[in-house]
Amino acid sequence: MADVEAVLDAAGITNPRVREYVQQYAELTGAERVEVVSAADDERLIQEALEAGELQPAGKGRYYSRSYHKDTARSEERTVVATNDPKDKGVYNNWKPASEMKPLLHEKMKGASAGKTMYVIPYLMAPAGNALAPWGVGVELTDNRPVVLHMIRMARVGVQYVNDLEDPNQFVRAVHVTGDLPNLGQGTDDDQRWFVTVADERTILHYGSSYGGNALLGKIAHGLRQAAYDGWVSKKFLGEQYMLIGIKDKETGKTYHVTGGFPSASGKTNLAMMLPPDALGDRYEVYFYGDDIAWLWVDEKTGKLMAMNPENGVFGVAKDTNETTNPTALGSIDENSEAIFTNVAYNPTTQEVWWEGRTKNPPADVTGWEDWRGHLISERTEAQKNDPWAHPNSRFTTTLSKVPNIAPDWDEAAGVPVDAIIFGGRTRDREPLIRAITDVAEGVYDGLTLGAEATFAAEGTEGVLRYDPMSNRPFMAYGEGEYARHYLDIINAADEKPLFAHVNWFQRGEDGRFLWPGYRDNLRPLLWLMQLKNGEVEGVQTPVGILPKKEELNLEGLEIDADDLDAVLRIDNARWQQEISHRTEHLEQFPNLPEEIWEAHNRVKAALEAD
Ligand code: GTP
Ligand code: SPV
Ligand code: MN
Repeated sequence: MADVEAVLDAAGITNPRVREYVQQYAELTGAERVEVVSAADDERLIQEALEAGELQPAGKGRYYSRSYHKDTARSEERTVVATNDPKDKGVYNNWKPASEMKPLLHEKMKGASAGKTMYVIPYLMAPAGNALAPWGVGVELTDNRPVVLHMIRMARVGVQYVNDLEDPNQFVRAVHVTGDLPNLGQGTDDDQRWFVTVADERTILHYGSSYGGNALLGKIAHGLRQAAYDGWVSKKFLGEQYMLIGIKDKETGKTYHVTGGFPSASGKTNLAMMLPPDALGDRYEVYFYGDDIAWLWVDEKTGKLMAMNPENGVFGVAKDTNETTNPTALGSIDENSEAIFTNVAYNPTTQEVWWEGRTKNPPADVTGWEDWRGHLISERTEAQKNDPWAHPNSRFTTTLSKVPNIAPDWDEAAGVPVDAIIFGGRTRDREPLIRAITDVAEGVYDGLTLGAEATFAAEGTEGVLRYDPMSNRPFMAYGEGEYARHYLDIINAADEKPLFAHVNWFQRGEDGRFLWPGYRDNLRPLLWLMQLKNGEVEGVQTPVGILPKKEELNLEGLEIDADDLDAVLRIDNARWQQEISHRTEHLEQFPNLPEEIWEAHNRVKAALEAD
């Protein structure tokens, strides 16, 4: 057993509550050693991970890792929000009593880190000094070194964040125990994994995975589930799966800030890293603030709706990232970026990495190349020939400071004022390129009825068409009716209301191809939205919002078939009326849904019927 007191002393952890917590879980998990880490330990831990074979070199200053092959995405089924109040049960939060889940998780964790090091990761999810920073403090305990390396990239990590807290108890206790991955029955009736946020005790207990949102507890479990719950209880903020960007018009000098949600693996990172289309590059610039999480609040002094990104890094989808779709992403994972690639294809001889869509075809000379599972491509059987080389949910991890279009003020305490909130997702039909919504209740209603295809970012959901309110379905922490109420209250408290919009980059033709080129060209509809906000364009009013007139969209340098363009700027009334009846059923699931939301629903329904 480790001498925890001595380790905490040496690391300078003075917060007595943190010390007790570390002691408690060191005992429970039976870890052999305890080590406190800060960002300055990265280089040493990287070396240790290389020596232990947990990482492999991927060229200069870049690394490659594989996760266990049954552990490659979030598991929604095994993820639970537990509290001591049954009234917190929602439709999507998979609520269970804290009194049941805590003992269960403690039982699973008991002795499960024997022989291992338990790393203590004090972190901050927020820019230092931000108004919401007190809700961003946490301490992750993990028995997994690659998880530490990811956390150092994704969060601000250091002892200073937990000492000298105004309330020494105001930190999230985030315990991660990996478990014996080959023997956890992933996906079977005997699944041993549990990913539990005990929200009203601000305690996160995750057992049975070392991947992404299951294991980097600052990110999804704290940054989204816990933050959503805290924001509601404190009545102070929203914690959302949103990107956050600045669009600068160099002619006027004005920067607009747009935040908003698309479900997992549906384009947030790509939008945040967007390089303007060449033809518009002289006039506009897009700044990255955040690509996965935004916390929104109303500034007490100015009355403005503000947003900030609590993260310190990017955990981005590799698939289809290339020079054309996302040159910025490639710039952020360049030589010496200290990026970590997970579950892409790897060539140990040349230290290269590759994923589907990196280049049109995989490397012609397959010598040495291994797929994401570590199997040699050269030894594939006929039946395996067409299997992807990289896992579809393979990812890159890099820090915000490495992102070429990072906003100059990304790390500042203030956050940025929000001009617009957008929702979107993978929707094959019905949803046009963009429709703007000026009424707050109709905007919130639109978010609550976001319907899209689920993706490979969660186990077993790819392609399923489902409602994903505000793109937060997998991160919902409390009842949806209360959530809608809280959302309305926050937005309505702002002096100036944001404009809302629904966007869709994923409409398809009958032959399955995307009708809109997407990626960099997604700036065009957003520029129109900002012009609408400024009263420079008027658009066409439809029952479901304002659509751009074709001539109002800046199409300079765009190559698109005229029929395709017409198709993405059109509303199919019959199809929408069909959708409305599904929405009625969807919303009826939620008790306590605010009357304003039903009124918005009924207004849209009536407008469609009258059209
Ligand atoms: P999470 O990190 O899982 O929350 O995902 P995300 O919403 O940040 O999604 P991301 O930007 O990583 O994109 C996911 C996938 O969608 C990638 O394979 C992208 O290449 C693809 N994608 C993103 N934007 C577009 C687009 O405008 N058009 C098309 N066709 N594909 C896109
Ligand atoms: C998502 O699934 O929405 C992600 C990746 O951002 S993970 O961290 O695995 O949740
Ligand atoms: Mn996400």
